[in-house]
Amino acid sequence: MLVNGKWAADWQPIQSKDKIGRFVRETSSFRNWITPTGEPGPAGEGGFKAETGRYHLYVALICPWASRALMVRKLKKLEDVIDVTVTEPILTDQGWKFGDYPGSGYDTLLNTTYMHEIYTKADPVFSGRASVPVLWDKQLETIVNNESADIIRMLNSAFDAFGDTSVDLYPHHLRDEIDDLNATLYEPLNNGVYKSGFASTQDAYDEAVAGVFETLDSIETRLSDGRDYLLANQLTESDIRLFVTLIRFDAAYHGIFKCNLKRVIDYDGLREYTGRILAIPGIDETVNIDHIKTGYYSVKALNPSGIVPAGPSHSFETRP
Ligand SMILES: N[C@@H](CCC(=O)N[C@@H](CS)C(=O)NCC(=O)O)C(=O)O
Repeated sequence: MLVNGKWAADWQPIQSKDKIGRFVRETSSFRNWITPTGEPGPAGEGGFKAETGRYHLYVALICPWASRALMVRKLKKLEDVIDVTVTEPILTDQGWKFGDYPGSGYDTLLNTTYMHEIYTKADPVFSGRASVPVLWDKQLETIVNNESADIIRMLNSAFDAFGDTSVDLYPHHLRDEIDDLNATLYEPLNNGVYKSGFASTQDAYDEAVAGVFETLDSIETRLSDGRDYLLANQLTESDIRLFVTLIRFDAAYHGIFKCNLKRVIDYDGLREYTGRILAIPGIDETVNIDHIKTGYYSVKALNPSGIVPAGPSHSFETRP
């Protein structure tokens, strides 16, 4: 991580832990919002007007948080409005790196080698983790926002002058339900798989893995009435947030994070649901199982040999 703008040599992929060994995620630091007019959004400074070609998204395809931003960019048809650079999947001792690993790229915009250099371009004395996703403003030469929960909301609503207005993943009449659902998914499941994988005591692991499977079981029950998406037949932000965890589950979390009571493909409803979202045009392009496996299995603290297992590939039924 960066400490006062300098890369700290004792960098650890495991973030903080609490007294009983629970994984504790760092909060994001750049929280400005792009808005249609450049007015300030719910947090941070104003001055970030939605414009085509002005913003750049940095992602890692292993990362569920970055992938949700990529999914919304696809669904809102913003590919020509916001360009993207993908890091290599292997977490180096200097964090995310750009390069020529298949499916990755060089940072031709800012000519950096490591993600942390982008953070110090935005703030020369930045302290914190150099995480993805990062939404970069080419005009003000700074990071707009590095919190995917914010990024997906602004991609959904700020760029309607350029993107597909028929897609609204956070419609007014469903906002409370979406917020509630997001909260029930985030701690025990989206973050719960990390809490399971990075637990440093048996108690912390037992607690986390129980939360993961209670949540998967309850979603399976919810889907058992034949609905297509979490909120009946409308795809929403909550589906995006759930999908990024489900699509990584069998390939990575089941093994390296020890979330192994069941696989997603062992649940009929969840398997079909995951396949249904994967079949939405454009979504498959945001999923790279090689990056996911190579990335998670490169976390040395969890897998010192770095060996990537042979299976599985994703084998969800894809039907609309
Ligand atoms: N709150 C952030 C979390 C992002 C995050 O944790 N990204 C991970 C990859 S999945 C990362 O970049 N980790 C690098 C590090 O922690 O040093 C978000 O949702 O945008």
